[in-house]
Formats: sequence, structure tokens, C-alpha cells
Amino acid sequence: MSTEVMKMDTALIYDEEMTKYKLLWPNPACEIETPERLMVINEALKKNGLSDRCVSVPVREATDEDFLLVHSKEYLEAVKTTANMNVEELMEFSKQYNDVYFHQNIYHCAKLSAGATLQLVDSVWTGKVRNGMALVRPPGHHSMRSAASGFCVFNNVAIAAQYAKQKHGAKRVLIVDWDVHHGQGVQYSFKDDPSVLYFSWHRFEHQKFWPNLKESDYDYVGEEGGTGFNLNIPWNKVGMTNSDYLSAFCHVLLPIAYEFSPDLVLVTAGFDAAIGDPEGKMCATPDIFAHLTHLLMNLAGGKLCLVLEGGYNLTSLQQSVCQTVHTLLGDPAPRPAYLEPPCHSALESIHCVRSAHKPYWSSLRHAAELPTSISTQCNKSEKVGEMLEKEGEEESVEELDWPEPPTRVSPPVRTSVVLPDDVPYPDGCKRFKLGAVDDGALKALMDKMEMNQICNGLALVRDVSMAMKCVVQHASSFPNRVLVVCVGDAEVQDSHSTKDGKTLTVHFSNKDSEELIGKYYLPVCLKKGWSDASWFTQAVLGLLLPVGYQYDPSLVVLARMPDCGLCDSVWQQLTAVLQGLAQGHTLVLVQEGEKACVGPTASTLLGQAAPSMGKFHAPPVKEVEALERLRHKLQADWKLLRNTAPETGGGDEPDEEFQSTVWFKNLIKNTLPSN
Ligand code: X5A
Ligand code: ZN
Repeated sequence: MSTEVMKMDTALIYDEEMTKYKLLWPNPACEIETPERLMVINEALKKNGLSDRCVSVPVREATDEDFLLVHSKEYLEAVKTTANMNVEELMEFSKQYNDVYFHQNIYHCAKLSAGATLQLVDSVWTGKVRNGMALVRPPGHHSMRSAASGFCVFNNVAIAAQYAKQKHGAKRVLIVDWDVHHGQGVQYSFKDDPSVLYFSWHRFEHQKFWPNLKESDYDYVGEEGGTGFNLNIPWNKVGMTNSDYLSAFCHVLLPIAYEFSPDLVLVTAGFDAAIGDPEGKMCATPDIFAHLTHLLMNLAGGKLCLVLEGGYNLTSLQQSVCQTVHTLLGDPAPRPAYLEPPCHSALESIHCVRSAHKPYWSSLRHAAELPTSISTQCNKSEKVGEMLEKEGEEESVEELDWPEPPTRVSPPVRTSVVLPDDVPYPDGCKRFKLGAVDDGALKALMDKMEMNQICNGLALVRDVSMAMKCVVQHASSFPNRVLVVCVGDAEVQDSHSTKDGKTLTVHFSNKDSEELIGKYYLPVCLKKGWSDASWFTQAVLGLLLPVGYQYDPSLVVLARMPDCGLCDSVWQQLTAVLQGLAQGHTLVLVQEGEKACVGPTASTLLGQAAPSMGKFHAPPVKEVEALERLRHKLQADWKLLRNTAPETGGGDEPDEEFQSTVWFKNLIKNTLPSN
């Protein structure tokens, strides 16, 4: 068993030179792509002490050979000539493409932009750092083999994916495109390539939004050998929120990404999907990027490279980038704010893409078919977008005000462990000194977590059931909520499932206890034979995580019973994703006999990436059906569990709209809705 602490550095790649080109003539479509974008990000990272905490990796110039991985020789040579053009010639040259401008210095910057991306891939792949971000201009994801497009000259991330395959032998690369525009250039590059899985969500509005392509819709799944390896979630309304994005991750991207099991993750990280952006007109707050980042950090053993794309509201842009970099560095994510139910239009899109991909991914095998009645032209009233339209305030998203994300303070102690004397202490953990492993020690540990002096903890206890009881009882003296996740067969006392909702228990066990289901007690069947990766995607990603996010606890208690039946990697993945909740305040209770899992658990609590899970088997039908019944029963109470749009005219619609309106008003009034 290796207790070696892995390198945990985060690379930051930036060069001021990339601020040295700009639009030289009037062009409303292009004026938002400014040098200030990079400048404000750089300033904000410095101001928040983030630059200093990262490893600064120098840029380089991408070579012809690098560009030719994706682009044609003719196009490359044509771009080279722009370095010697006058303004008039640059304007003429730009005209042959869509929404893009050239400048004498843009070719130079484009070489640095792609080169920075490749430097990042090199650093992460070789383990010099564990993850990182490249802050670049020009962006890349719209550019095609022989064409510039949408402010993009060369396709930085597409080049990086090819490069990772060819130079480093990467077998499977996941590209997550959370920019609000469709990266059609990336899609085209890998449309028939099953070794690159491309995921993009994007403002689409039934093809009315730029770049207005039919192939940006959910039913474009790739071609030939690459069929099933292109995932599009079209947003048909503006005003998408944190819940819509989290739903897309829990119900679409993550199950498929885990099944794909990439050995490298690249993010085309545009921040125009955040609130205040004039292009996206969406309403997700900057702190959502802390969660999106966190949720990607346990894929590919943590090998995660983010590359800047869009983002045009300078405030929202810098806040979002800071949230992202904090998370890359391992700082616990803030509690997710403003989680209202996902909107109808988002659920329609999610439903559509899940059903389109059902044939290709075993984790979607049970996904609902598309009802023939689904109206993708749904014109039901839709909260923010609709409200804005109704009030004739087309532009008001830009004037939105939102609270600045809370400052992220990491507790002085990351992981505290309470172990019997004969168990060796894992590296990097702090011994919680209080003598014996008893109730007193557990309570004191919880108090320190509550005071944010300790982030998380691990205790090896004689009787997990008893310890759990003690912990839950003690937590009831706190003002906030506790999520109890219990794995293995055990008596879970009735008192845990308090009616007031101060405790929510999710209990994975061998027993069929459907009759015990309640809003705050979720028994989930964990039969032998399905304690593997497919259990994780179905039960953890599709059920536990959405409920957990919506419940928004201030403490997570994860209890491991004897014979819990999970192998290390799955247990570690579970531990890792739960750390996105409760500001990372996780208390893990392990039964004494389960000593062997102390090391792996501690390493995950310390923020090391969880190892990839083994091979994916199709989940057992009976168990999935039971899980689906549970999800169905619960989705009235826990709306983030939904992965299909409720039938129109259904009972709870007006209520939902009411809630959204209240939420929206709260947001613009700069107040937090009470939970
Ligand atoms: C990288 C990026 C947007 C282009 C919009 C053109 N491009 N209308 O966000
Ligand atoms: Zn964009």
C-alpha cells in the first residue's frame, strides 16, 4: 500500500504578450473580445493570492507541425501572411470568415495561445503538476481546419487533444466545453474519432443563436466510428441557472465521462455561460465553476487542463476564473448558492440528449425514451428568460447584479484523523489528540469542523452504528443540516430520519426497504454484483449527488459499515465527490475491522484525485429499476433528481414558476433566499 503523497501543484500559464492585439475597426459583433479580458483575470488572480500559489509555466510558440495536427497547410500559410498586412488588408482578410478579426500581432499571439495549451498538457501529462489552467487569447474552439471563426484562429484544445494522443500516447481524451457557445470546430475535428469524447452545452434557442448550426442539436452524436462520442446539450432558453448546469453534469456528462474513463481531461473553459455575460445571457453564478471543476477533478486520475475560451463580462469573468483556480488548488468549494429546481426547458434538453445517447452508453440504458409528443418548440412560460422578454428588457441580463462569491478560506487543518494506537497514521494527516477514540473525540472533531478549523476528518471506530448515532445527535445542536451517507448493512436508527429535515440519510444496503422511503430517509439497494463503477454512476451521480446538492448540508457524515462491499476506487470516488458539499466538511466513520481503507480514504480527504474505477459493466436491470422507482418517488421533493421534463400541464408547474420568480427577484436584490 502506497502512502506516498502525490505532487499537488497547479500550473498557471499566462503571457502578457497575448493582450497585445485588438480590434482595429468598428465591428459590433467583435468588440467584446478585448485585451482587458486577460488583464482583469491576471489582476484578480494576483489580488487573491492565487497566482503565487500556482506554478508558473512559461508559454512557447506552437510550431507548424503542431498546427498541422488540426489545420490545413493552406490555411496556416494564409494566416501567416496577416503579420505583414495593413489595416485595410486585415479587414478584407477577416471578412472571409464569421465573427472574427485579424491584427498584425494575432498570428504571434495565436502561436503563444496554442503553445501555452501544449505546455499545459506536457506539464500535466508528465506529472510535473497535477492540473492547471492556460489563460490565452485568441480563443480556439470555433476555429476549423481551414477557417477562423468566432474570435478563434487556431483550435487550441483540438490541437492539444491530438498532441496528447500522438506525443504522449493518450488513449482517451475527454473535452468538456462549458463555454456558452458551441465549439463546432472541436466537434468537426473529432466527429468520427472514438478516442476523443466531446461534450458541449450551448445557447441554441432552436438554432436561432450563433453559429446557428443544425449539428449543434442534441441529435448530433458523431459519425462512423465516433458515433456516440459527441454530446451536445442545446439550451433553448436563456437564463439557465446553477441547477440546470448541475443537472447536466449529474445526469448527462458525468455518467458518460466515468464510463468513458478518460486518461486526460481538457476543458474549453469559456466563462460566458456565467451570469452577466452579454453573449450567454445565462444566470449561473461564478461559484458554480468551483463545483464544475471539482466534479471533473476525479476523472483521469486528476489530469485536468483548462484553457480559456470566451467570457465577456469582466466582473463575472474574473470571479469565475478565481473560483475555478481555487478549486484546482484544492480549496474546498463554497456551498452552492441559489439551487432552485432545474427549469423545464433545461430538463427537456437533458431528456433529449440522454435518449439520443441511450444506445451508446450502458449508464443510460434505462434512460427514458423521447415521448413522441415532446415539443422541442415548447413555449411554456420560462422563468428568467421569459420574464425578461415579457418585460421587454432584452438587455437587462447585462445589468444584473449578483453577490460577489464568498472569499474562500481553507481551514488551517485539512484532514484530522482519530485512530486507535496500533494503526499507523497516514502521511499528511493531523492526529486529533484526545486520547481514546470515543464519543468525546468525535464531538470535539465535529466542533472544530463546524468552526472551520478543520476541513474534514476520519475516525476508525469500534461500532459505526453507535458512532453515527452519537454524531447525528451532536449535530442536532448545530443550526444546520447534516447529510448522512451510510454504506453497508446496519440498523439505521429511526431518530436519524428526523422529520424536521435536519438530517437526511442516504443508506446504501443489501436490504429491500422501499417501504421506509421518506423525504429524509433514502434507502438504496446495494446488492452484491453491482458494487462497481455502474453502481457509482447510477446511485451516486444520478441520485446521491443531486439530492445532496439540493439539501445543501453543512456537514457530511460518511459511514462505512463492516462488509460495505465497495472496492477502494469506488469508495474513494464516493468520498471525493461528496467533498463538493458542505464546504468540504466530511466526517468519515470507518468500522475498526476495515483498517485497510484508512490509507486510501485519508488520501482522498487530503484532496488527492481518486483513482479511476474498473471496467464498466451494464448495471443489473432489477436493481436499476428499483433505483429508478426511488428516483421517481423522490423527485417531487428533490427536483434536482429529475432528468426528464415533467409533462406539460402537470400538477406542480405553477408552484415551480412561482419559486423561480421569487428566486430571481432575490438574486437581483442581492439577497440569499432562505433554504
Ligand atoms: C470564444 C467565443 C464567441 C463568438 C461569438 C460570435 N466566441 N458571435 O466565445
Ligand atoms: Zn463563447
